[in-house]
Amino acid sequence: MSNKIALITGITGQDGAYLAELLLEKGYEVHGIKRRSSLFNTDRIDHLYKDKHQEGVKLFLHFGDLTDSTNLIRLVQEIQPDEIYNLAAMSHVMVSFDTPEYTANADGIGTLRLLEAIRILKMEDKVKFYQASTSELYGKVVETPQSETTPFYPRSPYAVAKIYGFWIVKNYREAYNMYACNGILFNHESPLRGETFVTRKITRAVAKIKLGLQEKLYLGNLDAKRDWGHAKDYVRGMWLMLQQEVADDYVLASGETHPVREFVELAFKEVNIAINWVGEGVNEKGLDAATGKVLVEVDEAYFRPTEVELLHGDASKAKRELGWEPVYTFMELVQEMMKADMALFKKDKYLQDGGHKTLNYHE
Ligand code: NDP
Ligand code: GDR
Repeated sequence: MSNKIALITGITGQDGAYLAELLLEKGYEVHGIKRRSSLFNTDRIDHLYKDKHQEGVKLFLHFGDLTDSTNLIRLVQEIQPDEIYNLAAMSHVMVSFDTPEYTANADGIGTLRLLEAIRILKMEDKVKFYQASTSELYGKVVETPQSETTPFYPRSPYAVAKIYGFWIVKNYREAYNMYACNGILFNHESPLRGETFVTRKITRAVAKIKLGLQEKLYLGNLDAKRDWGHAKDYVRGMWLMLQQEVADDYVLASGETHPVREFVELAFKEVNIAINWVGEGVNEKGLDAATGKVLVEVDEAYFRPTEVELLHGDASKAKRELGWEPVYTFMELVQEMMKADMALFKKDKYLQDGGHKTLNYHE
């Protein structure tokens, strides 16, 4: 068992939750930064959390924000981490077009703030740093499959902010000899995925449609192709990157690419609904093959000003140097997400049928 101390920014997010679980299993003392929110925002990690008055507490949460330098410096000083995983970010590509300045501040300068905290505290030789870089850096297709040597061409304020993060990590590694890595991670999903990312939006909607809680699913670009993996596999890769002799940057990807349309079909298939596609572009519709009812429609509101059409990763370097292999298949990912959302909305339906307010009161 390890006796290391880790600090995770973004611990309340999808990856933060899986990574915290993994590190606790390995014996780490885990500290996480959470933002103050008007509602509880620790749902994903509540099962890991013990009250500080209990015995053997290994998970500690601290209020903080990547836009607040003094807070970050103080936390790094108090916690004295061996490893920092910088997962916090405004992570929604479409939302970054609405909040570009905030996204640059949190995702770009936020990364710099953490690196500077390490430098100001003279902890360069003690701390290993992981940066959540992204396949969005590739953006417009220059070549496929995309690897560590593929040139970047970002296509959103999110990707532009993350490109700053990528290069500042590399620069601090070279300038100050810090152990700092970029994980260039392709899309990874799970039942814990945020509700507005396309995979979770689909599995939630399909479950609700099956249970009679929703009529239709509205989506944007059905042709976009993504290299989807399971978040559990990807957080293991993050940890591996910080266990090497020398810091480097690595792509993590499944090596397969699938269009959004296929994800929709497979999700419906899990609840025994076959989809027939009719029409094209904005007029394309997905019909229940058995009844002819329209279940999927395109809504232009979900089209992005600039789109990333195709992501297809090559993780050979991570496989070769880290011994990383994804365990989950694409089909298993869809099945696990559908199973979880069916269970979730069965509870909702039960409440609704009993005349109660549903769990998803905010929708
Ligand atoms: P999520 O959106 O699920 O989680 C993001 C986390 O960051 C949340 O804990 C959120 O807090 C926190 N956060 C947001 N803004 C701030 C801020 N200003 N200060 C402190 N915390 C903040 O993302 P994922 O878990 O999916 O992704 C983790 C990281 O990996 C992100 O940096 C993302 O950009 C990157 N990434 C993700 C990929 C994926 O496919 N999932 C692929 C490649 C990269 P709160 O809960 O309060 O909102
Ligand atoms: P992405 O994920 O932008 O790849 O970023 P998202 O699931 O949002 O979109 C994937 C693709 O699906 C298309 N799409 C839709 N997307 C959403 N969200 N909603 C829709 O209704 C819809 N219809 C079609 C999108 O246009 C896009 O092409 C994710 C995030 O986790 C980033 O933080 C991370 O860096 C990258 O993955 C790798």
